Amino acid sequence: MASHVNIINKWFSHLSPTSQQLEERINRSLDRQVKLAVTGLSRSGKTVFITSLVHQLLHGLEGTHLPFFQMVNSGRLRGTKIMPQPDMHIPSFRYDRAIEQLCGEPPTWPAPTSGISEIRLAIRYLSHNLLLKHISPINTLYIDIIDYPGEWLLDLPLLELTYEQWSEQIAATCQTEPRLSLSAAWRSYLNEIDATEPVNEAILRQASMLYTEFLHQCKTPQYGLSLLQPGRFTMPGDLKGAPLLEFSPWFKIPQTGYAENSLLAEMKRRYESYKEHVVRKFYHEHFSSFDRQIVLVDVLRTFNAGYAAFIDMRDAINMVLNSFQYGKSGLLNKLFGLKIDKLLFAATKADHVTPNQLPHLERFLHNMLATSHNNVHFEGVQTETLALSAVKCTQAAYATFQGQKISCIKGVPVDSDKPVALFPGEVPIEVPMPAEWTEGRFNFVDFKPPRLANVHGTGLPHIRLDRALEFLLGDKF
Ligand SMILES: Nc1nc2c(ncn2[C@@H]2O[C@H](COP(=O)(O)OP(=O)(O)O)[C@@H](O)[C@H]2O)c(=O)[nH]1
Ligand SMILES: [Mg+2]
Repeated sequence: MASHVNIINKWFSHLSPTSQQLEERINRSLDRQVKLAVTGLSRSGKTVFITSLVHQLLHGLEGTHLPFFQMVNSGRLRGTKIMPQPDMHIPSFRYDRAIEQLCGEPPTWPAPTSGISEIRLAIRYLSHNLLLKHISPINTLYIDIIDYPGEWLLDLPLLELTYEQWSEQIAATCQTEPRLSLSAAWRSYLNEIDATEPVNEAILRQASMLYTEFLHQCKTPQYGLSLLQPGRFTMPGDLKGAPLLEFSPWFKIPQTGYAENSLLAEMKRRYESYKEHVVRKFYHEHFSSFDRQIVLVDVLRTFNAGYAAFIDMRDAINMVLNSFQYGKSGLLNKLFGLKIDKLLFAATKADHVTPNQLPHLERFLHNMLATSHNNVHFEGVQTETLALSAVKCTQAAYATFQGQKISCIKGVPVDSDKPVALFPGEVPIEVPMPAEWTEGRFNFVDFKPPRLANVHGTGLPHIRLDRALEFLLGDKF
């Protein structure tokens, strides 16, 4: 076996580009490659998470900043390097840009990103597997980290819905607030149109534009809704402006009696084409190759937005979780043959709460997933929930209020230049009743990144990122 591995290694150094795929396969079969997918709705913290993760690993030799990540903590790490990514057709994750912004003077959050991107790390480590240790004491694990919008995951259920069924579902969600009011302009436009008339591009475009605007409104922090379909309407990636994204659900679709050249028939064709060329393609090209998955959830922002936003987030997350249903019954598995065997749900920005509230945040996320969680576990995917902060922007502090010492956090709010100490509120463990979501009950503030210019010797300050790493990758070393 020793010579076997050496021969393969020597052979790698002479590889022609076309042999790269073969190398990929050999790496995989030797368990030296892992695809880690990072997702979450926009602004949930994917870019910051990946940037911090890469930084922690690049600086893994220098500090004690990852106590719960065994491979690093036990001193087995020999070095980490960013390597050319294997998938040439996927845009690169711009770690260089993001870290420059975060560690700039003054530090700023990385610019928002959209679409999919990828970065490859090569991690050299000392094996603790007795057999491998003998063969080749220093091993390399290639980690491909893929960042993709969580919005795209919400499209999976469309594969099982006809245009009529999907339209009906959307219509039902527009019967209650806030969607009822937010969809008013789009609905009243549809009311004026006879969709059985021959197709008219201008009408089609206007209907889809109004529908897309409605989705964007739902997404604003004020409403904070998550369950918005189709996912590409708000996160188009490279499909911006494509006719494939120009359709809209319709109300009161007649069962029969509309012609092939009618507006309705065209809407239906585009919907089907979206399913085929966007949804299926994404799962087929990318999703089916993922080994590990982390889903980032900005629970605190949803608290700020209120009860409706919370319910919507819960439904969206459970929808995502359902797509991971493994086993015979899982839709994804049936269609694409999934490999994901570890799935982590993480509540991000845990530095927005006081340290004593961290277990509450974790518990809350766990409870929200409880039902589906058990199913997934049952079907063979190891699932975990965690609260983390990829870049810790606050410090724990204490203040005295009416003679009592209370726990606070101290940081610089995004819209200020001065640090403040504040008590952001308690995180409930169970979902509060609708009447308990009183105006202003939750007010979790966004913070500026801390000054990081001098962190070169160690990883960025974080909360529990090492636990996430241990769960997602620990067994690979
Ligand atoms: N305090 C704090 N804020 C964060 C953290 N991660 C992300 N953020 C905030 O969330 C915003 C969105 O993060 P980003 O990674 O760009 O989200 P993405 O759209 O999912 O890639 C950032 O600009 C920050 O304001 C974190 O660990 N702590
Ligand atoms: Mg991003």
